[in-house]
Amino acid sequence: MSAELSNKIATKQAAIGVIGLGYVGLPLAVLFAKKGFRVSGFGGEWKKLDQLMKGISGIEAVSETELRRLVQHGALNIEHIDGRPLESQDVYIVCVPTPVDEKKQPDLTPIRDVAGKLAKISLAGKLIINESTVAPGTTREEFGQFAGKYFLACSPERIDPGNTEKNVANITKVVGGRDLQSLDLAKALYESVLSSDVVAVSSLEAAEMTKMLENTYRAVNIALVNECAQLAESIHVDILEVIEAAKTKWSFHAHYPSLGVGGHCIPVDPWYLVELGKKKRVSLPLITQALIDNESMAHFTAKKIADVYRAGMRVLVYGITYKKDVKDMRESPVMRLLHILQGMKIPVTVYDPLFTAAELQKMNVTAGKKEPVDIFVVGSDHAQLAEEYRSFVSGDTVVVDGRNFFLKKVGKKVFGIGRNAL
Ligand code: SAJ
Repeated sequence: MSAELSNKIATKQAAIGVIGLGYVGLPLAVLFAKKGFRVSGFGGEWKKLDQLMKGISGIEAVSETELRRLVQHGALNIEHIDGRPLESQDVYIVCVPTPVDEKKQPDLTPIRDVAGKLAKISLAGKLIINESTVAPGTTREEFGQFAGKYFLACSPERIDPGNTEKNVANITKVVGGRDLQSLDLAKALYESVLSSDVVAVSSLEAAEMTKMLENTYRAVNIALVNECAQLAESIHVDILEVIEAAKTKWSFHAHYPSLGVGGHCIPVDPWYLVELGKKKRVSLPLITQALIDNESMAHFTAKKIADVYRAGMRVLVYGITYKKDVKDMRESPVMRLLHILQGMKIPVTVYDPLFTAAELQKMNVTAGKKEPVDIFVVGSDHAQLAEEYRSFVSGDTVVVDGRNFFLKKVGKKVFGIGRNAL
């Protein structure tokens, strides 16, 4: 049975179903279609599907011209997950979100919704690959119990939103299988479209754990430098100088302090490990504390603002996204900062070059004007900041630089994170 599917993959006759058409699934669906496979992209929201059918991608990494061409030529069919076409795929690649709730508990609803749909169709001889980020054991648990002989693999997504160098076609892929046939099929599939290496690991759980380790490593190392930044301030040492010096050590991998850690991965994935640790009665205090530390940086930054704020002062936050040059609000630490300032009764306005005033309004933030203010806060260090700051910063403006963007003094004073005032 695997020979038949293997042959279909080798000849690009395999029908590829990509489930979930966000920043992971849509670029992947487009890649397979561009490489000559017949692809069906499945989503659950008609409004979004309509836009995709019209070639409106909403994802920076996917050009609308290309999407429109592939859809019009029938190389990429946009389908509703409840439609009949779901039954006629040979491969299912699951790319749905795996968030945490407000109590930091994993929310597997999107995964379970997909599992419920797949349970209703015949999977004999087909391959399911889970790309969604989950705790080790989840792929087997949620996609391993269906009837019939089918193949099951896991290959965690590694998309870095906004990164133009590393994209869906050239990021090294780690793949694990429920058995050797599943692994071989998944590996062959990715090798047929990727220009990067495809690295096989020994199990589904090893693949899931690889993703967890790489993202938790990042969260913990950012927390380390956030803690050291706070100490550096107390001993009047500049953390950026220290990081640059530490980088001369071959085994030091630089991370940088900031007003906080956002995005769909770094502040979220490690909570899946923490939850698994609880289930397995393995305590993971370092990971838990690191996540708490990173969240506390918004408070650390808010205090800097409160220290200089006097009633009546005009405060503007520049940049509201979770990282620079990406129009993405998921888990944005700037939103956390705004909520804290609201609690401190410090009124602020916001300016972000990636958003219109109306879009900001929809996020319940007051759009700021391009004029000098008393306190200028760097929330996201978008490239435009290098020029645009001049509209907001006069000789009397105090800057609270949540991204350590300014390396030289501007305005009256610059307070960074882990730095001496400039
Ligand atoms: N951040 C810091 N200090 C740092 C690095 C990042 O405060 O030294 C903050 C960023 O401002 C952002 C958050 O952490 O708010 C996450 O930053 P990120 O560069 O990790 O951005 P992401 O979330 O887009 O991370 C993605 C992730 N990709 C996947 O999970 C598939 C992550 O695994 C990658 O490590 C990262 O891209 C990357 O390598 O660039």
